[in-house]
Amino acid sequence: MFPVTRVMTALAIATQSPSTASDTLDTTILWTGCILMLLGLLSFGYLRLTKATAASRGFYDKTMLIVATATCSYLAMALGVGSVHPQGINTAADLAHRAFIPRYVDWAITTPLLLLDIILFARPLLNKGWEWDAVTIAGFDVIMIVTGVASALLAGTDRWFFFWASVGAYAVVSGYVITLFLKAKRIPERRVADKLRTLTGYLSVLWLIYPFVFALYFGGVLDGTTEDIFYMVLDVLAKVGFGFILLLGPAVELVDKVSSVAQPAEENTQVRGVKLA
Ligand code: RET
Repeated sequence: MFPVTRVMTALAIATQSPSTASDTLDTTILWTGCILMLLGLLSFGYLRLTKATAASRGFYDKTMLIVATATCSYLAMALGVGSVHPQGINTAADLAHRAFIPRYVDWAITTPLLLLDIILFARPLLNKGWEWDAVTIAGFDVIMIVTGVASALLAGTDRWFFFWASVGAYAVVSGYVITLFLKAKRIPERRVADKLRTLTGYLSVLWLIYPFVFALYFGGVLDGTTEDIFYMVLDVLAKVGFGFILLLGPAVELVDKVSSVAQPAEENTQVRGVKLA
């Protein structure tokens, strides 16, 4: 359709139905997300002031950064910023078929930070060179979100190529987190070991639901309001819920004192063909 005609159609649709019941409900869901993230931010700020030590304060700061980012993203979505209609707006039904850009910007910033929280908490388990593991896992995580954006912005069958690319990157990230879950019991300090198992188990289950919500929404099974509810509840659990699990109790203050249990067998101390002194 000629662009001007398309814009006119969009305007006509928008003025015919300025505010439907589901618009109002969508906006309420997004405002609820914004308020819950803000309450998370205030709670973590309070915990930081009352509990953090010099060694543990990085966990509090990162967790606060995560919910601060989400507060801004939900505020932007509630105010209608960055809502994109990948199929264009030709009919009233197309209005509901949209992707929120702030959601993906938020995920691109916060999911690597959530993984970093876990990786730093798992330090006693990690071998030399763990910093590169962290960079690699964060990199795959960013690929997962960026290919997710491409998938959301494409229409038709092209969308599903990027969907599967995103699922591939997700499999790498998730595989790493599950490895930490399986190794956690090696940590001698039980409170740290238990907390790491809870965090990695919780994250693995929650993150698995996201691609299903995405596929069901873009596959036409879920409507926009149901998608918004799912993402809002998941985001609050994955950020605020995760933050409380991480920061409540003594584990985050203890992790720094636990001696390393990295397995010598897993450390590559030999340099091929070079005799070390
Ligand atoms: C997308 C696109 C489709 C394929 C996959 C996805 C994975 C998304 C995930 C998001 C996690 C978000 C979190 C947010 C916290 O607030 C991008 C939906 C695999 C795992 C934890």
